[in-house]
Amino acid sequence: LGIAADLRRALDNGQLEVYFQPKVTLADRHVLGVECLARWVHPAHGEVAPEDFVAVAEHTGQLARLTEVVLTAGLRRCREWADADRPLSVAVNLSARTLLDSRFPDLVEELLTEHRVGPGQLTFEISEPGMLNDIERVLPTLYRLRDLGVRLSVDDFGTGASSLAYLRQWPVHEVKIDDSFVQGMATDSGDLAIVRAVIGLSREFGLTVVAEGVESELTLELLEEMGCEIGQGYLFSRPLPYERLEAWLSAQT
Ligand code: G
Ligand code: G
Ligand code: MN
Ligand code: NA
Repeated sequence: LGIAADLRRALDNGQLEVYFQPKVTLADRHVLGVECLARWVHPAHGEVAPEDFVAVAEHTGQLARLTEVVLTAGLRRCREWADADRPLSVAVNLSARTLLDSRFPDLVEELLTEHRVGPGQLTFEISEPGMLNDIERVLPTLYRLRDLGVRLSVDDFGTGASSLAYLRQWPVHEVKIDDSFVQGMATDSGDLAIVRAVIGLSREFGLTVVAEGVESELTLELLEEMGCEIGQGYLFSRPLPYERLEAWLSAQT
């Protein structure tokens, strides 16, 4: 398959880009960190959706390499921000499949040491549906990552149809409410009820709650009223390439 070879070339030649989207406190828009999001512009086909090239990577034995490229880019920037006296944490998305690799935590430990980044500055986001599929097999890796001191986040929460009780059993620190509910909450009472329930339960269990897909001031106000402290979304900033994120950060203060 041509696309698999193209992806391999892109990974080898540094053509896979990493964009960064700020995670901010809703009360005062203080930037706590960034989510790292992979971007690939194919020389002939143009921009390829991350879901698509992540799937290609998964099916052609390149997932570990893709994850390492994104993680390395994130840790490198994390180190630079710390050196510039403007510490920001970084979040990297993981496919559930990466958690089936029992050596992955060793790689994480090595890269943290190499880049002199404290484990608490790194969060891994794992989507809820992926987590549910294979929870028994991914749990050992999750425990090892947690023991390293890395933060773990359940991404796209609410889309996996898991019982809310799972939140108590999983070794995670953070819950990200899926953007579909956040985008709907200003106009749809069902979405609003789901968002309220997830915020309440997360707080009850001592988990950080992040609302993703915050696009309007009204949504921001509703979230704040319900006790959600952190958000991410176009209202604050789209995912940006490094230079544009730097400009955006400078304009914040
Ligand atoms: O950035 P965007 O909204 O297009 O992301 C689409 C999806 O791709 C999201 O679910 C995001 O978690 C996923 N994604 C982006 N970058 C990575 C990555 O480096 N690894 C994995 N596994 N998923 C990613
Ligand atoms: O699944 P995950 O949460 O990792 O996906 C992040 C994706 O959400 C990225 O592709 C990013 O581009 C997208 N995104 C981030 N903020 C917003 C937003 O405010 N509105 C919409 N529609 N998408 C967003
Ligand atoms: Mn994510
Ligand atoms: Na999502």
